[in-house]
Amino acid sequence: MVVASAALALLAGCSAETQDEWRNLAMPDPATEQAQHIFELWRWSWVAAMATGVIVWGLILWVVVRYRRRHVDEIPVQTRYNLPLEIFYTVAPIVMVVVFFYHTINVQNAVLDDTEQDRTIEVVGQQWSWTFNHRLDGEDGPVVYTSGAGGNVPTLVLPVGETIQFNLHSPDVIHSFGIPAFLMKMDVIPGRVNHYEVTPDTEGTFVGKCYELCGTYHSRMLFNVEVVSAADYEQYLQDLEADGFVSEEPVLGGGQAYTQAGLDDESADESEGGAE
Ligand SMILES: [Cu+2]
Repeated sequence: MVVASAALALLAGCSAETQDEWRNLAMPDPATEQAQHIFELWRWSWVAAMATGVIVWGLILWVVVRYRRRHVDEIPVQTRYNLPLEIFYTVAPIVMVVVFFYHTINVQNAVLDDTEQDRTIEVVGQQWSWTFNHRLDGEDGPVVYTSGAGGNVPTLVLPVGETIQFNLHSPDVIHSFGIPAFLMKMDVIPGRVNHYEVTPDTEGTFVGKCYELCGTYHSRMLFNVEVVSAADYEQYLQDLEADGFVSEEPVLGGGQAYTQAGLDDESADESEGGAE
């Protein structure tokens, strides 16, 4: 109760957004079907941890009160071994780990399910921005693309209600492609193509970022995400095509130079001997 009222007092001074996060136990509202699975795992893990905590705290309190010293010259019973108790505290954690493991595997299988997709987007993480290639015809065929660089933060437009597969490419170092509201990220590794799927179920604007320290301007490797209606998405693809951002092959980074200022900064850093 003390904790609950302290938390409430704290919440009174917080924004609605922060309150949402508290209600979700520090998770953003899940914005994809896959994220729901992760969110459920997160929530029930907290329930299990809290139940365990309450039992343990209760037992500690009970022992402290029940077996407190009542007289100055009293010596408590000196218990050394208790086989049933030792078996219990070995078996109970094993059972808990098995249950957590079982649910984690189930959620992992649900989140990494790649059997059906409506769309494919070739995502390129390059030092230090992103290129998004939207496939026009299924898994192969021409793409329209948008690319960020320097202070130009790219936007990833997605259609609501459709299952989109992200194929992740890197021309240089390891990055990690993630969107907090989707409760998902995955490493982008040169020389291999990782992939995952999302089915956004909420229209809106979100943010995404690189989750793997990838060099000087890692912190600027941001992107916006806009989940729009299917019609708006079609329009977006047509606009990109009309503007000439169309290619027979996905644009896989490399040659996507950082701004000149950025490159100058980098060479300056190197000439200073490199603190890292
Ligand atoms: Cu990166």
